[in-house]
Amino acid sequence: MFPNSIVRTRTGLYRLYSTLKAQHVEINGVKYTTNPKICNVTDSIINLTDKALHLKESHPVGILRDLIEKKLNSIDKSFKTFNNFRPVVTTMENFDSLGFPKDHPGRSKSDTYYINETHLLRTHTSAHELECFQRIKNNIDGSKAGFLISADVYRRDEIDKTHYPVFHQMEGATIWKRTEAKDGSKEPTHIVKIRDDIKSVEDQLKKENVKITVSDDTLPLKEDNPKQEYMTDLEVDLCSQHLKRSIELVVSEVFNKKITSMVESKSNDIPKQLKVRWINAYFPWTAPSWEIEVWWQGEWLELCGCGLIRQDVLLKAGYKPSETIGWAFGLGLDRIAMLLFEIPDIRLLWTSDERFLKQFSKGSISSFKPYSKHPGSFRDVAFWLPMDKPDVHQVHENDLMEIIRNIAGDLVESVKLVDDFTHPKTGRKSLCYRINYQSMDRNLTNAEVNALQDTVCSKLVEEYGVRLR
Ligand code: FA5
Ligand code: MG
Repeated sequence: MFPNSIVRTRTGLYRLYSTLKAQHVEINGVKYTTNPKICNVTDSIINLTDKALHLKESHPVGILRDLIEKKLNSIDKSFKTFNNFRPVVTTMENFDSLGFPKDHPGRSKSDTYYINETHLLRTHTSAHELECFQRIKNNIDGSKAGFLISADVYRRDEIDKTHYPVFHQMEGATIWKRTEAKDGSKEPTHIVKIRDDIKSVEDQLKKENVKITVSDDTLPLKEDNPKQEYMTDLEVDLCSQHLKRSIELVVSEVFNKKITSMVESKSNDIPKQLKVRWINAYFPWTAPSWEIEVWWQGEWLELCGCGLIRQDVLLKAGYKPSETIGWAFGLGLDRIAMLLFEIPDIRLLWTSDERFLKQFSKGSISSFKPYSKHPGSFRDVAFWLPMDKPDVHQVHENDLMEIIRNIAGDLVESVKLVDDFTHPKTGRKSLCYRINYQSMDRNLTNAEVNALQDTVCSKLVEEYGVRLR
């Protein structure tokens, strides 16, 4: 995967790039022509594109997906599910259709896996929102429609116990068709309908054993998180209530399931109440936008981003102006699954070890019992960044992570910056990263770890022209 070719860079200097010999990659049976200047997908990532853990009904991620789908559809079955979208999407789907500005950091090569200028591995399930809005268009005749999309998403990121370059999201949306009040004194039918829908969700919430305590200081709306012009204050208020209660229902269901399983296993620190909070957020395709966090074992855990869908997205999907209002959310499945099933390291979700997989079964929340703990082995890599051409050779941390991941794969548990030093006289900068090599399935030998570390060091020199210390 890493034959070398020399490519001219922006500054006119030459840099050694890792490019693909065949100038194409095959993902889910489809061949894509790569652009060597842009392409940063690697074999180790491509190998994960057909795993679809969210579809495995006895896998923690699949069990959780099923649980949430069932709960949301327990009220009126209004959510159509889409769980088979492939991970390669266009920049149009992932960014443009959602109104991402051209210079949005999410588009950068350091954060996103690109195949060429137009194709990438989706960074979120929102990439399929536009298509799903189109596909449920005919369902809205009955005044309300919705969808749920679950899929694997890809982001270049750091390496530790809670970060992996692939994770899973569930996207949800609900829309209502607007109506006019027939006689001036009565409320329009869609307002009555949304009020009823809120009541149904609230009734479900009341049935949960442990009630959630919600704090929300995002209301009333402020200038930095404004409503859209085309919606009335009442519509914004009702849609937001329906959105927030629906997500609270999901959170409540999931954590109540966990509490029940803790009670059964006579666990000591069973929470007596569930605290969640709403905070303001920003997403280019929703306004206003929020995130929900849950207080779990001493910290706030971010679960989900959401908001009221911008009219632009609905217009692009073919809805008539001002015809439709609604909301959307995007929820991370992996971290909730780790917490529910007590999985200590995110890499475990990807293992094919039967000792892991055999512990879970469809529809049940159980606690993972570690089958072994193999010791880790630390190695430091310290290097000087090149002085002469800093703009060309600056090592982005995610590039370094990617190099290590490609060499050591799931044998690397974490990579941490432990020293960052700038020489006071020369201005030269040096970095030191500590790599923890550790396998989840077996003991690693010293020789094996040394060989991995040597390869990492030479790759850094070769790719970035760093000088090892
Ligand atoms: C999004 O991805 C938006 N698409 C969500 C959205 C959808 C907003 C629809 C509005 C309307 P964000 O990057 O915050 O937002 O990710 C959403 C959730 O995915 C987070 O709350 C978190 O639970 C999860 N998540 C994000 N990054 C990671 C990661 N590296 N590892 C595991 N889970 C993650
Ligand atoms: Mg977020």
